Amino acid sequence: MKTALITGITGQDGSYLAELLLEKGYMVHGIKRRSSLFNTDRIDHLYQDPHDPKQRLKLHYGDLTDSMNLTRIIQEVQPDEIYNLGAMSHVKVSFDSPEYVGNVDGLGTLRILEAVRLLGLTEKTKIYQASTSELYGGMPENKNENGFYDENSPFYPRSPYGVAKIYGFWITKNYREAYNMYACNGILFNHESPRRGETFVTRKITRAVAKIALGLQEKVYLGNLDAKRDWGHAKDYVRMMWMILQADKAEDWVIATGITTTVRDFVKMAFAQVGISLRFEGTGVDEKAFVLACSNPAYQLEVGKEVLSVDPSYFRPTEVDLLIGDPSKAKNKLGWVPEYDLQGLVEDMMESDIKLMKKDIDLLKAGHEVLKQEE
Ligand code: NDP
Ligand code: GDR
Repeated sequence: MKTALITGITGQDGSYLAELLLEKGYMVHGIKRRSSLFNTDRIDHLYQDPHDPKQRLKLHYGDLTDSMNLTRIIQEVQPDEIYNLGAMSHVKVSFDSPEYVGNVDGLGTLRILEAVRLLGLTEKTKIYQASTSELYGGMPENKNENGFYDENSPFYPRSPYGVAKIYGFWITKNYREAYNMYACNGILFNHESPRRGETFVTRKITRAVAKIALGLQEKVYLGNLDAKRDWGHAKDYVRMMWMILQADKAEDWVIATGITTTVRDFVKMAFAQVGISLRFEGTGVDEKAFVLACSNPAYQLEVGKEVLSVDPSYFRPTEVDLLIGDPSKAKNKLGWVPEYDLQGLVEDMMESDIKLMKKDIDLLKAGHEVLKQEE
């Protein structure tokens, strides 16, 4: 039985990856942070009784800022594969806590690599580093001749998050070259799902659309509607993380869909999913959206109702305007075929959030205070 260790197992990707590895028969260890409230919602359905001798999922308390803790866990677990997914992953928040982000997202990667090296596990343990399209920074001049970012495109990060992740990228590559370690970067473009954190733009939109349609919220405030992202489904992307560590040779890989869409169009698609079409008016900070038509009798939205406004407090000090990736290498060499397109992703997220909000309505009716504050 192969053994894997996942940092960030409580996050979006960690939860899907844990599911996938359990399905494949792995013994899965995960690192979770101690918090004053339960933080394992995304993996509670995978819980296994620690007293069961057949247990194949085990959680360890830890933190990427704590070298001794990481070294002890890696020594105990002796993993065949480490997936380093743990990170402070919100780009906007990284401007508020840049030093912490450098410590977790940058140095945290070094701590994992160095622990593997010091423990003499370089021959045994393969390492996946969660690198990101934020490394490219959306600089138009750095796209390849076909208009995409690929494995050879230069980097120009535009946030403390991107800068910390660039350290993670290069230290992974350096340890591969210096110590002949099997350590790979997956340069993943944005990937979303019903389990996406509520303050990332896609999930913020699908939650808000569900609430607006069901009469639980008046409108949504968003930042830059012109930003373009290459959005895929997290389930497809975690499959790729595993495939990257099964390749003959340790390399770096771009994972993307090759299609880019504005935030505004994502909003339109999410509303369309519940039968609501929108009319946009104004530009920049004055842009708003109103209901143009509502074809679904289940939702009683008035034509002309204002459902979206731009709020400049969501703008970033430096923005990544456009991302689009070329996944040809992964498709050709590893045979990766994604199952979801953007429409499928929006459907999946909307269906899930409508269900979630209906459950909240039932709980509200039963007297529970369940509506969470939206950011
Ligand atoms: P999430 O924000 O959903 O999950 C991040 C995980 O990291 C959580 O489990 C979180 O724990 C954990 N974490 C945060 N800080 C620490 C710390 N100091 N020590 C240990 N663990 C910590 O991110 P995703 O699942 O979306 O992303 C996974 C990885 O992939 C991240 O590294 C992200 O930067 C990267 N990435 C993501 C992309 C995407 O589009 N989703 C694209 C490219 C890269 P807790 O639950 O306690 O907060
Ligand atoms: P991103 O994701 O920064 O690409 O990082 P996010 O969903 O936060 O933003 C995408 C784009 O939408 C614009 N935007 C808003 N964003 C948020 N969060 N909230 C808003 O209200 C809003 N309005 C407009 C943003 O300005 C941006 O242009 C994600 C993270 O998962 C990273 O960890 C990962 O590395 C990259 O994707 C690839």
